[in-house]
Amino acid sequence: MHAKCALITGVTGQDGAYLASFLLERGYEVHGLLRRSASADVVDARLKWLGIAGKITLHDGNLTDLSSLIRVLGEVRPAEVYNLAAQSFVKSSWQQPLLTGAVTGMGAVNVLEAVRIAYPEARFYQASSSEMFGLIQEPIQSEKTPFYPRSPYAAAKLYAHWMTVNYRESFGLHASSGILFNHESPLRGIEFVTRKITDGVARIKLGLSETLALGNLDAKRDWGHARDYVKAMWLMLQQDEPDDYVVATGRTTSVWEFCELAFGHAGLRMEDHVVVDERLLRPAEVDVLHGNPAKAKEKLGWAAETSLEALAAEMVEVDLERQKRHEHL
Ligand code: NAP
Ligand code: F7E
Repeated sequence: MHAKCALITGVTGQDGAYLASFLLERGYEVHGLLRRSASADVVDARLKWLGIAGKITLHDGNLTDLSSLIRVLGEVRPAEVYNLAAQSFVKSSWQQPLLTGAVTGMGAVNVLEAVRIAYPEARFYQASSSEMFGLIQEPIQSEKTPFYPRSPYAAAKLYAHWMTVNYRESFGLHASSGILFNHESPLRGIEFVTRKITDGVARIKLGLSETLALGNLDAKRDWGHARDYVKAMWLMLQQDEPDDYVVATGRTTSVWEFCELAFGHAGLRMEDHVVVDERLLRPAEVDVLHGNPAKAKEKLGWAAETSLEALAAEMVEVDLERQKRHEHL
């Protein structure tokens, strides 16, 4: 084992790409799990965008295939394992509840099992989610707030979360869980609301379209920047004792207000372009999320560094450049 060697599942996703970049900057040898795709030329688009595609060793595997995970864990013997892979789009989880359960829930347990069987010395990070708070039981959510999942995605994450706690308590694994609130970036998938908005703003600004259809504009989220949040993941695995942490900005903002920021940055008025399409509403909504990151601040020394205004501006600027160059991500 290399002293600084990490394995990231979900390395081709938003967080995986930023985490890989963060670890490479700190001298890590970075390995990633790559699921087979017929579109092999585009799977590492985010890694290419960050200029790190050639610096990561990719291993063929899938979260639903325990044998592949045991093989990779045994070959790499990483000091740190970050389990970021998931079916992560909440709305799709109603269309694919079983797949979401198999990947987002059971898949995490497959990774825990692979660590336990093949290399229990590894420290393990689980990507838990503020979606687990769902129908919120307290106005501001902390590690002590009871969970109330509102989607197949959230229920799957809750199972994975408690299994992480269970493997820590049952087998003594150094297993930590980050309860991360929404975090965004220019590398966010286009189906998520912030990126859909900034991509829409860019198209409208350049005259490529006139309207942007959205669902529930009143939903409120505690949005931060993914680049800041991957640092919190790493800090959790540097602690002597494993634990669970809420990672959030402590500020909550509506979809409507995010639209105002993004459209305003481009010199546009959202009222002139946004239309509500009821087909984009969800069977059950999480109306508001608002995190309390006090424990992460006190124990990890972590705090969000990017304001929502700066995040929206960065995303709009990048999407304008992408549209001008006919690039897609
Ligand atoms: P993302 O962009 O959707 O990335 C998901 C990653 O999982 C991709 O690399 C994807 O691979 C991989 N994956 C999906 N199914 C897989 C399978 N069966 N086997 C192996 N890999 C598979 O998600 P993200 O925003 O980076 O989020 C990272 C993690 O944090 C996820 O677990 C998410 O649920 C959780 N989370 C995210 C947020 C947030 O606001 N972003 C907040 C809390 C928790 P492909 O590239 O091949 O699709
Ligand atoms: O929706 C509303 C929508 O899809 C945010 C994932 O990373 O964060 C993410 O889950 C809100 C919801 O993210 C549209 O109804 C309105 O209330 O961007 P989203 P999410 O569901 O909060 C958590 C923490 C995760 O763990 C997940 O993996 O925006 N909304 N209009 C819309 N949402 C979308 N996607 N598209 C719309 O047109």
